[in-house]
Amino acid sequence: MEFTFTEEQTMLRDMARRFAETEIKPIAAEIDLNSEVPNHILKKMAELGFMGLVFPEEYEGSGFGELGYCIVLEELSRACASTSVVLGGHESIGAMAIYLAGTEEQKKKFLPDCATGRKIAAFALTEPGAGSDAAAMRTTAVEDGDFWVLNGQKTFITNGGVADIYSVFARTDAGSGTKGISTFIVEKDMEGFSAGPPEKKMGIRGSHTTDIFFDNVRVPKDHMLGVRGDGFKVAMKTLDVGRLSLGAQCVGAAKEALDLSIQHANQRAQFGGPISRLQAVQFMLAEMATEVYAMESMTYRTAWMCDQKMPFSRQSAMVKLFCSEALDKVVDRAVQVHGGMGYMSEYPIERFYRDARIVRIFEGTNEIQRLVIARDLLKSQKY
Ligand code: COS
Repeated sequence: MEFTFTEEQTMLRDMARRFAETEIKPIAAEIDLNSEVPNHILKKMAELGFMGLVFPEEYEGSGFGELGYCIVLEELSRACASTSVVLGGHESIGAMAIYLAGTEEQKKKFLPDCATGRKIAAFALTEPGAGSDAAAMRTTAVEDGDFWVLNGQKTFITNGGVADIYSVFARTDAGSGTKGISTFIVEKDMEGFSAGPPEKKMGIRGSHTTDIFFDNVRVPKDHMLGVRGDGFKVAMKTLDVGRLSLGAQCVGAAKEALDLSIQHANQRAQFGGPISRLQAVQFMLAEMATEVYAMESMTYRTAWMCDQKMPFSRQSAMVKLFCSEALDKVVDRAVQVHGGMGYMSEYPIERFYRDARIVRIFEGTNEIQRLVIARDLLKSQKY
C-alpha cells in the first residue's frame, strides 16, 4: 500500500496551493460579495492546466487523472468554494459527460476546447419537476432530418449563462422512463437557447446558477452523446465522478476551517489565557481533525479506484454522503470555536459555513446517496 503522492502530484499540489493562497484567497470575500469569479482567475486556471486536469493529454488535458484533479480541487476549496464549484461544474460533470460518453470523433472535437479552458462546460439534468427523480424530465428532443429539436427548461444549472457547451439530457422516447432519455451537446450560440438570470443563493455565490431554456433548438445529429436511450446511464456515470470530486472540495474546505479554528483558539484569550488550553475547545478541534482525516482517506482512496478503472459508484456516493455531512459538522464547530466572531461576515468562517450547506443537496441529495448505497449493498451483498 502506498499512501504518498508522487513527485509530480506533490508539485501539482504545491503549484495549486501557491495559486490559491496568493491569487484566490485574498479576493474570496469579494467573489462572494460580487457573486462572480473574475475572468482573470478562470484564465489563470486554464493556463495552469486546471480546466482539463482529469483528461488525457490526447485531448489536450493535463493527464493527472481523478487523483490529480482532487488534489487541485482540495487546494482551491481551501481558498474559495465558488471557484471550485465553477471548475467542478465545468470539469467534473459538464465536460466529463463528453469524455465518458462521446465517440472518439466527438471527444477530439469538443474536449480540447474544454480541457484548455477556451470553452466552459456545464451539465444540464435537473428540471423544475425532475430533481431527485431525474427520469421525470420533460425536456424533449424530436428527430427532424439531420437534427434533433429540443424544447424545455432546465433549472439550477451551475455555470448557466457562463458556459459555452452544455451536456443536456432530454427525452427522446415518451413513456419509456429511464430508457427514453438521450444526451446532447448544446452550444450556447445555437438559436433558441437562452439562460435566465443568476439565482440568489445562501452560499457559493460566485458560481452562477441559472435556468436554461430550449425553444426549438436544432441540434445536429452528430451532437448526440452515446446512443439513443442511454442518456440516464450517461448522467449516472457522470455523477459518479462528480460526487467523488465533491469529496475533495469538502476536504479542502474542512482543512481550512480547522486551520482557522486552531489559529483562532491560539490567539483568542479568555479566563487568563488562550482558549486552546480549554478542554471544551480542544475536544472540538480533535473531532474536526478526526473528520478531516476520515474525509481525506476515503476521498483519495476512491479517486485512486476511479483511476484504476475499478467500480466506484457506491464508494463515490459514500464519499459524497460522508464528506458533506462531516464538512457541515466541521464548519459548525469552527463557528463555535470562533464564538461571536464566527457569525460576522468580516471573518472567512462565516462564508465557509454558508458555502458548505449546498454539498448535502447538489449532485444528488444525501437521501439519494443513501438510496444508491443501500441498493448496491443489497444487490451485491458485499461491502
Ligand atoms: N452507472 C451506470 N448505470 C447506472 C448507474 C451508474 N452509477 N446508476 C444507475 N444506472 C442504470 C441502472 O443500472 C439502470 O439500468 P437498467 O435499467 O439497464 O438496469 C438505469 O440506470 C436506471 O437506474 P435505476 O432503476 O436505479 O433508476 P431510478 O429511476 O430508480 O433512479 C436514482 C435512480 C434515484 C439513483 C437517480 O434518479 C438519481 O441519482 N437521482 C438524483 C439525480 C441527481 O443527482 N441530480 C442532481 C442534479 S445534477 S447536479
